[in-house]
Amino acid sequence: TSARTQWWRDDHFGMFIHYGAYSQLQGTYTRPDGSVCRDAEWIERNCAIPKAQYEDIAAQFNPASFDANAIVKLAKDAGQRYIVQTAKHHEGYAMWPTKVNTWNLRDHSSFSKSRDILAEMKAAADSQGIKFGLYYSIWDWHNPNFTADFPQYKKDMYAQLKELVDNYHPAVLWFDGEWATDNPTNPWSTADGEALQTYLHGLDPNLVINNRVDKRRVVDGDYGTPEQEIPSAPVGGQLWESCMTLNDHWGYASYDTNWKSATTLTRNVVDIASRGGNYLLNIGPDKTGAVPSGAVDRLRSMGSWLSANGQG
Ligand code: FUL
Repeated sequence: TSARTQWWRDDHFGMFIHYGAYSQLQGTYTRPDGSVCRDAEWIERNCAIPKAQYEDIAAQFNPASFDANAIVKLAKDAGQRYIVQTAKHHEGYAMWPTKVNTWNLRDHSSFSKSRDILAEMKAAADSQGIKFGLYYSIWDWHNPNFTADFPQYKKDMYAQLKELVDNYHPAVLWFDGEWATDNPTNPWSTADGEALQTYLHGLDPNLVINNRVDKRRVVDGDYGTPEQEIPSAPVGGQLWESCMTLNDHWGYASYDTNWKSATTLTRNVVDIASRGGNYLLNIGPDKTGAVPSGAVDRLRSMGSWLSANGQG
């Protein structure tokens, strides 16, 4: 594992990107009766949006302004050295043209049929010399097999992950949702986590994988994933990466202006790196694909400080 994770241990600072069908709502769902419910990437579940209605919302999704080269350049300007983007969040919507089902950005959107934003990100990352990784949620609210036929769901998941590895060559696979609560008869088991890691390393032995591929034990995956916190000590001697929002949401929420200050963020990255951790700092583009200016400004400030102090 140590050779596999060498680049990751050296890089210390990455960009997380939460982008999915939920972004179309920009944080606000107005019910048929006119009442309003707010959330971001959890909006479908937490606002109890009926499935058919959520599908209608996704059908309008058109991230025409998504600019991979600009996002990769922003990461580089910030001093970030790798990117992890959501390929599929809990809503189950694939951000690439998967062949496994039609619940994806190619087949179920108003987006150009000739564009593939994950391919654009991979190409931009390669040309600007930065690593590109993908987030994949084991929990899936859309695929009926998740609750009805879990062995078939696992086949669907393996097929999607093979598409991702073969077509986008991710440097990292960042799993999540292994703690899914709505499938008590088929919980994600340690055997499932081990089998998945073996499968993935068979596809690409260099893949760096986070601990949520399994049960977040010290032995699971390549590194621990404290969320919205900086642990005071290394997590059980394991490599670790703190993931954190710039404001209060992972996905875009138009009203969320509770941005952390550039001073706090810069202190965080230095503090984390000084104790051997990585910092994965999130942006949530809006429904058109634009990155909010509050995020851009802070990332640029961090990058200026880091490069002025020889860390860029
Ligand atoms: C959590 C998810 O439920 C959140 O939506 C977000 O993706 C965060 C990084 O991980 O477990």
